[in-house]
Amino acid sequence: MKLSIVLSTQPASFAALAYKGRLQENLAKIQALGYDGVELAVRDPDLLDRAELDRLISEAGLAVPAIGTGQAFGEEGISLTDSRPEIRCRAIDRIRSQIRLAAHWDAAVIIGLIRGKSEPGFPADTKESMLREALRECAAENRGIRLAIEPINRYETDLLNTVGSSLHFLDRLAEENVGLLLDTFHMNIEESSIYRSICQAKDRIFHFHLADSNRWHPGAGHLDFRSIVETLGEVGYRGWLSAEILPLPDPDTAAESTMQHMRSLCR
Ligand code: LER
Ligand code: MN
Repeated sequence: MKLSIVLSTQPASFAALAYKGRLQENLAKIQALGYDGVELAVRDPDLLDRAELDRLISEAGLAVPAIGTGQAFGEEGISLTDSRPEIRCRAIDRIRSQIRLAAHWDAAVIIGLIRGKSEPGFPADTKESMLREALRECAAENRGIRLAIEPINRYETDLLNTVGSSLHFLDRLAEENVGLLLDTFHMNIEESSIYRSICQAKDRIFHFHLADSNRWHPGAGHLDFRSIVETLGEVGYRGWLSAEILPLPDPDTAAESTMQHMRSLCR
């Protein structure tokens, strides 16, 4: 399994980002620490200087395993399940644009908070139908690009909190290029057993986020990453482990400590 870490391409209010902006400097640090790749958190691909970004990533010799999309919801409030059809269309267009960006690196596109949350008069099952409809349109944009739905804990959204409900959602969606992103921070809150949930999701796992129980770097909380990596190996996961962690006690220490804790487990 290869290791990556999230870098936001622009300033963002989302806290669990070790690195934000200052692309050249941060990509060089990520490469120097021994990461194989960088996961990009992108609010809107239209705001990027793509040629420059591509040049910097190539110079750093890094792969791009996934693109995070949640800032469209966090910063602009647009979601795939908004009760207003015009906002849903904007969110679908945004994901299509992210898919075109992702195609450049064969990256997965993350469906995290951009799915939205319930609103008065729009209960969870109505929202799930809206989400299925939206994801069908997104999945058709490029069948070769994987969309990864992330079960997210109840304090951030009330749509698809657990691996079980997300697998049920995927079964009803039945799109080959839509699977799951599992995040140890969310699983620690929502799952009765992280290991059983990994086994349940098995070949539907498209991407994986690492953070300890307190969302600090692995090793700073009480999760057992050795057993987590072993379980992923047992279910045949050969994808990426990507650190989505608080920049604490400071970004560089968080990134370096992740590498120290995980490197020996991933050999
Ligand atoms: C994103 O990957 C995540 O984990 C959420 O908490 C916010 O989108
Ligand atoms: Mn995550």
